[in-house]
Amino acid sequence: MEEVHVSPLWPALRNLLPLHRPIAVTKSSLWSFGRIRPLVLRAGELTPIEKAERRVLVLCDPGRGTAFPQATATIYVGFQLLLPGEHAPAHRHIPSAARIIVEGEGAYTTVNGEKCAMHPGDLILTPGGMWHEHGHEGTEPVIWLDALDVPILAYLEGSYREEGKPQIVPSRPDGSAVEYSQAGLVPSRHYRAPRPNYPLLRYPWERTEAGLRAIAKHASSSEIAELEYINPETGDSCLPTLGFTAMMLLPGRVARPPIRSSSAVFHVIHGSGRSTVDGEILAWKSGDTFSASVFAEVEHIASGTEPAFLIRIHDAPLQQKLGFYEERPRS
Ligand code: 1HN
Repeated sequence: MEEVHVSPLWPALRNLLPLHRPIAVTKSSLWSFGRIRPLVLRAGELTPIEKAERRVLVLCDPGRGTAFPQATATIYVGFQLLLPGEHAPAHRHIPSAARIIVEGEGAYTTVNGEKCAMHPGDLILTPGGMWHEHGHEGTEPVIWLDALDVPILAYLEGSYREEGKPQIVPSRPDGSAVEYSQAGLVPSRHYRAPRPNYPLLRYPWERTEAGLRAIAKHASSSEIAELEYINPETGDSCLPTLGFTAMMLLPGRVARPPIRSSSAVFHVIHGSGRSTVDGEILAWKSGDTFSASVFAEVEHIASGTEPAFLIRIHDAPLQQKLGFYEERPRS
């Protein structure tokens, strides 16, 4: 069999098709920002941006080990550092990215000619195929969390990049302050160019938090205040494979979402609390990041007296496109 490159199916069949639910390789994990931040800043001292191109520490799934740059089967996340005056050169690639700003002011990312200011909590998209580069006009280090679908594209042997020249940037604010400054209103298309595939690239945190506070005020005790980041022209997920939501957790109120077939990475924007992921208790605060594998039983609660705000990154859009996303009620 070896010589002719064949193998028997039957020893592998049960592993390929486990009963009732998948066997996850991913092990849920908590990455403490307090412990990772000094390492990211040290990387800034040791590694010039010209050499690194992107100065990132990747959050690695303990179920796979640090040789694998991924947090779950489908989700890559990493903390990226840009120092004042630095420039990370323009490139574009097949995988899609989104950045969530963790700390610092003055950095920006230019995506397809649109200059997007980075403020803590903002979510900024870099859909696959769009040119992007990062710059920093401020005075303090800026750290953000990158989320990409690169594990999927690498698995599909679909991932590659192109390098480019610095982009030409017209003097105008990004689309969140121009065409998409008001929720529920989009530009009239009667006399205009066809709608862009990714009309809105920057989702300012202050609007997200205001939206969450408004729905939390009127939510019943069993509802979770959670908003989805969507394409304002189509209502679809903001990226093709990865979905993003923002959640507001109230102190003393347990949030128990359904069991989902998607995997997830949660990033704490501000506040503190605890989550239980398949029986394991994870205590988190501002800047921390944690993961949940497919079909995990998850619950969250804020601690202290203030609400907590999390962004959930998940792969349900990919699973929905492939036709196998499911949710199961909690027992
Ligand atoms: C990438 O292009 C960036 O542009 C960051 O900042 C992280 C990880 C894997 C592949 C491409 C960036 C990345 C990446």
